[in-house]
Amino acid sequence: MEPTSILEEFLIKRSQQKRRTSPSNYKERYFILTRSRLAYYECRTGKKSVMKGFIDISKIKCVEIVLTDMSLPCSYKYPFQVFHENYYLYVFAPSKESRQKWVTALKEESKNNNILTNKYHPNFWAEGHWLCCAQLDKMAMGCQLYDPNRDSKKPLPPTPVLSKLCPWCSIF
Ligand code: 4IP
Ligand code: ZN
Repeated sequence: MEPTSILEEFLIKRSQQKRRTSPSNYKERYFILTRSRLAYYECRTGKKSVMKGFIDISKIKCVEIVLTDMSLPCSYKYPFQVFHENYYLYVFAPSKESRQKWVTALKEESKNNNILTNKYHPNFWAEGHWLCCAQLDKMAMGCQLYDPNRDSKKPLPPTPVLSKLCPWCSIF
């Protein structure tokens, strides 16, 4: 019997760039969240949908909206992130309400994981640095406290001093 789905929707994802040579691209995928995993499928009319990947809920370290002023190269403009193992999955929802539903449901399912991170990055990893804090290591410790119970509709606490670093020269 198929596990019951909690949420399903077409969303856009950025490639996770798991390898040094991975391209950075954006694809529309059909996402299905169940109690055990977040899976995404390629759906083409007249063809059987193919599962392209999944994330075990037990491996999630953080789920949060992405706050950015970066111009987004895809049609869905409401990003959120799923940090798992050593990877960041960026997903783009078509509306604030849709993003809110996904972030709330994913947080609910993962909130008791004992591998949750204490801190996360509120902005994107892009072109070799973190847009929030200018750190150059993708695996660098986050710059904002992560609260798995935080309601994403509420504003974030003030950003730390680190975010005032110049992204190019790392000087205040
Ligand atoms: C692929 O690009 C797709 O974007 C994959 O996404 C993505 O896998 C790959 O990233 C990336 O190389 P091409 O289709 O041009 O090969 P999808 O699986 O949704 O098709 P992720 O890991 O994001 O699922 P890498 O880093 O896994 O190679
Ligand atoms: Zn950061």
